[in-house]
Amino acid sequence: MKLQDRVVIVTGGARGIGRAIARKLAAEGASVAVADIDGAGAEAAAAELERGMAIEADVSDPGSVTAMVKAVLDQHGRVDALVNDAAIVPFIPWADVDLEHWRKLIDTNLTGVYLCTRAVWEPMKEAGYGRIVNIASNTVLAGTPNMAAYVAAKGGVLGFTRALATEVGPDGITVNAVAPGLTASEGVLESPHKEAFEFVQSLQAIPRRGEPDDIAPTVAFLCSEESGWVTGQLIAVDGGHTRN
Ligand code: NAD
Ligand code: 4PL
Repeated sequence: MKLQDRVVIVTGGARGIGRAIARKLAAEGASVAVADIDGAGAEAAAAELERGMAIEADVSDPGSVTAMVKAVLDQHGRVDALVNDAAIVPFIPWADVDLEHWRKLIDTNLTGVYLCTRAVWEPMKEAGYGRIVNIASNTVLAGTPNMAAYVAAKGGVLGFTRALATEVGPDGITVNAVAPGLTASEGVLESPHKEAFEFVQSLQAIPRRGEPDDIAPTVAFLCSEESGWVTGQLIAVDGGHTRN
């Protein structure tokens, strides 16, 4: 069990890829704090875990993020890893991308990553150990349509990952990004993105639908001690759709 006695926060852990990540990390021995804007969903996800804890939190709200990290520190005394999974996954043609949508996407999907990372950085620095895993997307490599603000935010997450890795490496903290391809999460299955599975499969080296459980093991590795010589990387987990 590569995460025995480790304390991990998974934002967006109430459903989809985040929920699969929370399950996998718990199975590897971690105490997992499931943080989500959907408080009831976070409760349900945490309840199925051994050593699970639910936190209702909005990653785009600084006060909410501070309270989230405080709750984990009060309970466990440390945070070993943070998985920044929470995001809005829109389907919106460019013609409809107005300033309100743009700001909302950047606030949640990019500023949310900044806020959560900023809030765990100090305790990690003091401990001389930390793992930050940002869930990006292979849309930054593929140029996927109908989500321009989303792809811009994920591009920001990639740049942030690389830059921060350089600054916090001396403190024992690694920062990496995982780029899933189209994955059958609840969010995707209830959106027009689900119509793209057949086409995307035709581009993959492994011709089947990506599932949330396909993403979680790579995240678990990056949350573990074993990945201590890996930082500043973007790892595509997409059945070979993109090859960066
Ligand atoms: P999903 O919609 O199924 O789940 C997202 C979760 O994030 C939900 O539980 C939601 O309540 C939560 N969330 C949204 N806004 C939040 C906020 N402000 N604060 C806290 N929680 C919030 O989505 P998913 O498909 O599982 O996506 C998870 C991650 O994977 C996202 O970062 C997404 O961009 C990324 N991703 C998904 C795919 C895909 O095809 N599903 C592909 C590449 C990357
Ligand atoms: C290839 O991140 O990576 C659709 C929706 N298609 O959210 C994504 C691909 C979507 C993706 C994504």
